[in-house]
Amino acid sequence: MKHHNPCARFATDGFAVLRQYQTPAQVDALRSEVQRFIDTRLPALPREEVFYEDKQDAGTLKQIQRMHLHDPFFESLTVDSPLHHLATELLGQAVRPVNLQYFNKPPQIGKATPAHQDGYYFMLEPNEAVTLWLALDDVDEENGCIRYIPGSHRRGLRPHGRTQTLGFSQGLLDFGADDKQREVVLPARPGDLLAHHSLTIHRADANGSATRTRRALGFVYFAVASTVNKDQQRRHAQLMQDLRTAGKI
Ligand SMILES: O=C(O)CCC(=O)C(=O)O
Repeated sequence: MKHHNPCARFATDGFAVLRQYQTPAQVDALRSEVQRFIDTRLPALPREEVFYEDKQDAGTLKQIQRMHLHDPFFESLTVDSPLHHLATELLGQAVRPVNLQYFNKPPQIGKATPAHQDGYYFMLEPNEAVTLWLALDDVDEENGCIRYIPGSHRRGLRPHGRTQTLGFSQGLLDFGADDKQREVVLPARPGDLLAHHSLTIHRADANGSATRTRRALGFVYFAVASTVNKDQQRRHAQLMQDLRTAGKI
């Protein structure tokens, strides 16, 4: 089915694609702001907020959490902003900003994103949230573009279990060949925005390229009407403790 209206596609498929949501000049500015954040804010962040493929090597930075809480520029991008408004429109209800994540998959070592539903991490009741994923690089099959399973947001949460992937600790246990066959593969240019519902199954391959970075920003908004289950908070605290014990963060 062809959808020209992102809200209609979001409702039917559980995701939407907004090509060139940001102009090349805006993307340049965002990349500079991310670099400024890395240079000036990163050293002071709690270690739970910053993940590296190899903690000893600053060049392997792979994720930053909650950037909007640590910097006024990223706060204004996330809160009471056009993106906040877009999230409200897509979900069809009032939303609150919860996270702004930076994702990179460094060339050669950037790992795959296991198939998952964000809602398993969020544990919201009801599970109503949206993630806006904004490409800062060309992201294609070689360096690990996003793949969605259309309509999966209408079939509830599937079982997840711990993975060994730092930053994506939970993956679908029963992701199979059928799922793979139904995937929609979504290469993105810098400035393209992908949006998905918290129950939409998605994954990405590793960065198999020799030299290309694979940077993106992920903005997470929860429905104001949804509440976080207490088990989720306990599970998150346990995960952080395990990562510290294992020396990964
Ligand atoms: O960038 C990625 O590979 C994963 C992003 C993702 O899973 C998300 O934003 O929910």
